[in-house]
This record gives sequence, structure tokens and C-alpha cells, in this order.
Amino acid sequence: MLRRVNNSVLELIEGDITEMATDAIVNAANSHLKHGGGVAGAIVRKGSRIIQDESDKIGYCAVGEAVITGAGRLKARHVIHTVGPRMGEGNEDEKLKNATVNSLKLADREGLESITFPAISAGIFGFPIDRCAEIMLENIIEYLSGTTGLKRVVFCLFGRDSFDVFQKELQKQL
Ligand code: AR6
Repeated sequence: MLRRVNNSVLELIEGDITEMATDAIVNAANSHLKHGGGVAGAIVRKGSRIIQDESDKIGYCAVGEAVITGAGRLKARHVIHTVGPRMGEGNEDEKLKNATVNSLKLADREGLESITFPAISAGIFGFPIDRCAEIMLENIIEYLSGTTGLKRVVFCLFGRDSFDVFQKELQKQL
């Protein structure tokens, strides 16, 4: 599914984010940047230990913030690590918005043209997927309506159920 927003394209696909060849893929990380399970584990396993080593040099990323490393052997050139909220810690919606927007801003600062997101916080961190879709899409659409060098923003969703939720939400919003 594909929608044009201003001068950019917003796209939803179902698949494995580690296979994406956009300039950057976004990792749903934790604050200590210890990439064990979920998307994070898959990125390090396929991309190589270099991504974990570079993350260890950075050391920490607050909830809602984003940092960048190389992507090792992955097809993407960079990994943007952002930390979404853990369900129950409070102020989750605002934190998910910040994680999304700060990833986009970091990509722009680095001069990147394409980026792929997973459904941040919707796995191990327990955030409801429908609310995740609503908040992330809303804020990406708003961001792309302003000035940006990003030409292509993709969501790579794991499994048909997640894809369907995002598809329904995007149809509602655009
Ligand atoms: N490609 C695309 N999406 C995926 C993939 C994949 N290969 N694998 C999982 N997902 P999660 P979180 C989906 O748990 O909730 C890690 O241990 C998954 O189905 O990766 O933000 C970190 O180190 C879900 O919809 O991230 C943190 O400690 C979404 O990606 C913690 O998990 C996010 O699931 C972060 O938890």
C-alpha cells in the first residue's frame, strides 16, 4: 500500500525489516542499546556484532530519543536506534510520538532519503498495535507535510495481522 504525502511517498509492506534496502532501518531498541530480542536481536544477528559494538560506544539512548550506527552486512546503510515506551511506564503516547519524530529528524540531519520503521513498542514493550499505528502514522504524515529531504518512508510490518492494522489506519488517515 502506497500514499503520496507532499513530495514524499509513505508505503506499507509486510515482511522482515532486516531485508530492507532503504538508507536506514529503525531499530526498536532499549535505553541501554543492548540488542537481544525482537527487531533488535534480528538486526544484530543478521547485520553482525559491529552494530552492537557501535551501540556500546554510544552507550545510552533515553526513551523518545534516537541515535545512529552503521548497518554491518545489512542492505540498509544505517541503523537508527530509537527507544519507544514500555507499556505501563507512563506518558506512553507522547514518548512514541517523540521516538518516531526524532528518528525522522535524525535521518534528515544525516541527509538520508529513505527510512523503514517497524511498529515501535508493539512487541516486547507491550504497546497496543492499533494505537501504535495511529500515533506513528499521524506523526509521520505531519512530518512529511513540512520541509524534509526524506523521499520515501516505509513501514515493514511483521505478519499479516500487523500489516492489516496499519493498512486500515492509513486508509482512515489519508
Ligand atoms: N521485522 C519487522 N518487524 C519485526 C521483526 C522483524 N524482523 N521482528 C519483530 N518485529 P519488538 P519493542 C515486530 O519486540 O516492543 C528488544 O529486546 C514485532 O512483531 O522488536 O519496541 C529490544 O532490545 C512488533 O510488532 O520491539 C528492547 O529491549 C514490533 O516489531 C525491546 O525488545 C516491535 O517489537 C523493545 O521492544
